[in-house]
This record gives sequence, structure tokens and C-alpha cells, in this order.
Amino acid sequence: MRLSRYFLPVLKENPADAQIVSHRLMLRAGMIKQQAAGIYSWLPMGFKVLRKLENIVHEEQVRAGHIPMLMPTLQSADLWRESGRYDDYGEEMLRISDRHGRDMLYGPTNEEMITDIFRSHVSSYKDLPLTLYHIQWKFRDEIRPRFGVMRGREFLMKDGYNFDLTVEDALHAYNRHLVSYLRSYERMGLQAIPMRADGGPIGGDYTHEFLVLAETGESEVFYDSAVTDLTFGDREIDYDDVAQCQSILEEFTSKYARTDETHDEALFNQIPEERRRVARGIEVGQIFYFGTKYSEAMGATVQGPDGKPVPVQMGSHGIGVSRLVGALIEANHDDKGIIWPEGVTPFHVGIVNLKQGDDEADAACDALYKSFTALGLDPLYDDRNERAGGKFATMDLIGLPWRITVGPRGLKNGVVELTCRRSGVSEELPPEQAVAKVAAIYAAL
Ligand code: P5A
Repeated sequence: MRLSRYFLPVLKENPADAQIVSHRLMLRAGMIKQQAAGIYSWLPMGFKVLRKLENIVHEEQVRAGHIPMLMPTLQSADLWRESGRYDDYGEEMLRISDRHGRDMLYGPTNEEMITDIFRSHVSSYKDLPLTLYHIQWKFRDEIRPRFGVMRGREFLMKDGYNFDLTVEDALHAYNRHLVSYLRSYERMGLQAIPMRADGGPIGGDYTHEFLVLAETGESEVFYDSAVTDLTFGDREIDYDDVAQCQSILEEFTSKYARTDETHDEALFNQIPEERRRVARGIEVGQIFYFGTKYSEAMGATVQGPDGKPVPVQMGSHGIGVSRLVGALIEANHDDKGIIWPEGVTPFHVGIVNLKQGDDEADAACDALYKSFTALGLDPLYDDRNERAGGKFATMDLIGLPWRITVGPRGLKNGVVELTCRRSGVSEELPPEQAVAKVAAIYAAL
């Protein structure tokens, strides 16, 4: 993409109403525009990052054997009356009535709708196990929407629902979700720690939240510092292997890590003092096992092996996809702007032309641009007629991990400058070597 033809409405000034760094930087970098409290348009560069996160989530869910689909945002109140949550959900639910006076709502989550789909089409235990998921907009009329996309009213969630015959199978589905979530967050360049939490309005008392440690997080967390040493890495995983998934769950959840809802001071005090941590975290996902809560209320039964009907065992599993964009920035920025991890960056590399209109510099930039696109990479070429300082400030603000600077002086010596956004380290290289180096970094992801 050439910047002169793109839509990147960067702001020079700090927006006054943005209290935390991710909100400030998303507005300044032209990623989002607020349309109403807690409701945002995703401008092209923000949309690109959102799509990258969605892709990672999709790939990891499909790898785990879960099946993508799409449910609507608007739901009929009748389904929620069956589960009893229409009254329970309270003011967080946006209620709407259509022209016929029928009660509708903008879905805050989809347990009822998926249970309805299941009961309409599945009647035998032979069709289990089944896990369906979608990535869809949700609405929760939060009393205090704030921090930009971190606590929105409209937000994008991946929500998955498992249906199993036995408790053991449902717990395996729970474990599969935990493992696939660990992989997803790591691919995004984030450490998200599973912590014992509370079921809240979704239900069930077996649930883990995934938290990214950050001072601006809304949850207070208590943990053994040893949990921060755990990484999933590139280990092979067989999602049908019950023992392997169970052992990964144990590895990642046996050390003390809890949110304030379930914190137990006595247990916490058993951790050696130098490893006790009290901090704040951003909740980027939550998984639940709630058994037959919805299937019993809504009559979702299957015929078991003995011919008798049994209510199906269920759980639900969510990732806050739009919130993750904010969480990623909270965890990856400096005083100049965003620093995207390579796995989620909106463009792979920035090209800065120091002397637009100079034949040699223009030709070298065009050649770099062509080389990257031929390799399947997505460069952002700042071809505007601007001063170098302004171009560098924009690149630093939008945070592409790699920048190539091209100017007549370097070209005389046959080199361009390759700069790493995170370390700030630059090196001079012939253009083809700079391309090869950047390409190798992305090929290794
Ligand atoms: C699990 C999937 C559920 O709703 N039902 C379907 C279950 N869980 S949850 O924890 O309530 O939400 C899942 C994730 O969505 C994100 N999230 C939000 N993101 C932005 N703004 C909000 N107001 C908001 N509320 C929830 C969180 O990341 C949460 O973990």
C-alpha cells in the first residue's frame, strides 16, 4: 500500500478523553473512530489488525477440531425466557422491539441460540462430540464503557460451545479450549495467564479467565511469579489426546493464579514470599464448563447408548477479539507509539523515501515495494511529499516492526537502512539483503 493512497487519519495531538495508552494510540494512529459511547468504527489500519487476530483465532480453533459458523447479532427474547436469563441479565442487555411489537435483543452471548440450534438438529449421542464456534459482534450495555475498545458496548468476540455426552468428554473439550487459547495468544505475541475465576452470568463454577498483565488492567490478580515462566512454544499437540491436553492444563494451572473473585489469602500465603505477586490484568478470554445448565432448561437431550434421553453436557469459551487489539498495545508500546508483534502487524514493513521525487530514490523504493509484494508480504510505502522527521514520526506511531529508509546518500553507496522498531537498532544493507532479512523473519513465524 502506498501511504498517499491509503486512509490513515493520524492525529497530531493527544485526544483529551482517552485515559489509557492503548486508547490514545489507537485514536492517534487512525485505527478507530468513536461513533457513540463504547461503539467504534474500525478504520482501515485498525480493521487490518482485527482481521489478523480473527485469522489466528480461526486457524487455532479449526486446528483443535472446532467448527466455524455464524449466528446473527439480533436474537429473539423467547429463547432467553426459556433459559431464565431474559430477566436475570438485567440492564446490560440491549432490548429492542420490532414493528410487530416482538421482543428482541442484541446478543451479549449465544448460549441460548446455540442450544436451540443443537436441539433442532442433534438427537443421538452418536453425533457427539461437537464444538461449534463463531466470531461475531456482541452488545453489552456496560454502565461505564471506557478505555476505548477494551470495555466497549459493541465488541467482537469469538465464542465457542461444546456438546458432549459425558462430564469427562466435556472436561476434555474444556482442556482443548485452554490449549488452543494458549497457542492463539502466543501466536499474537502475548502472554495470557489462565487464572481461576468466577462464572458470573454465564454460569458454572469451573472456569478460567486468561489475563494479560498490565497496569491498566481492570482486574486485580494474585499469582505465583513462576507462572510467568511458562510458555507453550512450538510443541506438537494432538487435540484428541485426552491425557496430553489434561497434562497441559495441569502444567499451566497448578501454580497459584487467581482473580480477586476467587482469591484465597491462605493459599496465596503458602507461596514463597519472593514469588507472591499482586498486580493488574486485562481479561482477554474466559472458558466455562457448566454441564446441563442450558440443556436442561431448554430441553436439549440426546438419546444415550442405552436408548434413554440424557441432557447434553456443555461449556462455552470466549476470546475478546476487539479487546485484544487494545491489550496488545498496552503490552507493546513506547513513548513514540505502538510496537506491533510480527504475528499481528497491519503491514509487515514500512518503506520511507527520504527524498520523494528524486529519480533514484523513487526507483529504489518502487523496487523494494515490488520485491516485498512478490514475496507475499505487505509493505506500507510512505511516498508522501513530507519531511523525513514527519515520516519517521508516523512510522514510529503506527508501529510497524521493520522500517527501510531509502535516501540518495545511502544509495550512492548501494545501501538502505533497516531499522527494528522494538530495539531501535539500524543497519545499512544492500536493498536485496534488507528484503531477504525481513522475509526470513516472517517466514520463521
Ligand atoms: C464464553 C463465550 C462469555 O460471554 N459466553 C460465550 C461466554 N464469556 S465472557 O467472559 O463474558 O466474555 C468473553 C470475553 O469477551 C471479552 N469481553 C469484552 N470485550 C470488550 N468489551 C466488553 N465490554 C467485553 N466484555 C467481555 C473479554 O475478553 C471476555 O473474556
